[in-house]
Amino acid sequence: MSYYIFLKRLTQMNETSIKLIGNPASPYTRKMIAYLRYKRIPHQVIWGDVSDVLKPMNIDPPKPILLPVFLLPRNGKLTAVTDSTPLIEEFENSFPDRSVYPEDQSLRFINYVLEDFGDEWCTKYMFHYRWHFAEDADNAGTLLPLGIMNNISDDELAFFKDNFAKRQIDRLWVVGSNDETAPFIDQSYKSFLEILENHLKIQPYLLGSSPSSCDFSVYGQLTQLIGFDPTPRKIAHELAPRVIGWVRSLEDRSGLEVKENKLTLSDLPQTIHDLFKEMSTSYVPTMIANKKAIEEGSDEWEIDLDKGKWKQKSFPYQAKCLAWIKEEYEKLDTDKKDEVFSFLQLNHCESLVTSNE
Ligand SMILES: N[C@@H](CCC(=O)N[C@@H](CS)C(=O)NCC(=O)O)C(=O)O
Repeated sequence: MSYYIFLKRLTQMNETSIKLIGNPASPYTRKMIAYLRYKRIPHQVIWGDVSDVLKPMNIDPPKPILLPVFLLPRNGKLTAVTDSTPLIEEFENSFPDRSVYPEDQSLRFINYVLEDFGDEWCTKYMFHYRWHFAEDADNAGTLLPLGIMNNISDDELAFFKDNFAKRQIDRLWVVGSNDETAPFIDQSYKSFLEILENHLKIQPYLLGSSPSSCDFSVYGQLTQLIGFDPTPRKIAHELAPRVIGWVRSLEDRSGLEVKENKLTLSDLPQTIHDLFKEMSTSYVPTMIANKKAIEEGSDEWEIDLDKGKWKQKSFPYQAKCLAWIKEEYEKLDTDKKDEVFSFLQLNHCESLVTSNE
């Protein structure tokens, strides 16, 4: 669908631009706002509770309700939809200018994996630091409701704070954050920051001279880690000043004039190899163990990682993510498949595409 048809469909529903509902403390909301700004796609952000916003509009909430929620035309009706990665793909098809997908096919696959790593692994840093330590949980409990509405009474704030914080703390084990995994998550976050800091010394974005969708996914999580939650913010200020500068500026890159990005897989700097090596000790084995648990029908799973034990609840969505990675790989031409496989193998990540065999 072209830009023209997309906007025409919105106009037919009396909408002049894309609406999304979110919270400033939601990493995926921040991912999508920064993406829309970079793309110069007209949009309106609604900070609010999804059900409260949708009710007067007579629009059914999506199931499950995840942030952000977009209001987009579906079968002639304005419909509430979620899930940032496929939505970016839909927008890229309609708004091809300032593409966030690398031109080189192999690199496009690497971008796909890195976008998923940002969404599915870096979010563990975010959720862990937000609710594991008392200082962070107290900060988030207060600021989350205030991000939607600042003029609530102190009593209402205390009510939301207790309820929301309790609910999220109870869910920590869902993402694998507990006393046993806390040191592992902490070490992984620090090593991720160090690698990104080194990378940003030599390139402005993860895959070259302009942002790719993976930049926005990593950025989304980092908006919280360096800008909202006290513990990871302290760590980032000690270890990674460039990462902080990068996150602040990626918030609005609408003014960046994009030069042609002719990077190919073989041009990738050592730092991206280092990042994949780090992923091979965390993101890759956990995604695979999760998928296996789902296939076996287990509710939870446990594995030994190089630097400690990992235990979490089985998460069907992440099994789907791994299947999508494999699908993206299968779409590649044979020579590109070989090139990508060698890259993954060199960095001990080949099981991402062989785990189904
Ligand atoms: N895969 C989704 C994930 C979105 C997501 O998990 N959003 C979080 C907030 S940042 C959420 O709504 N979680 C549900 C909850 O906390 O109840 C995406 O990429 O948009």
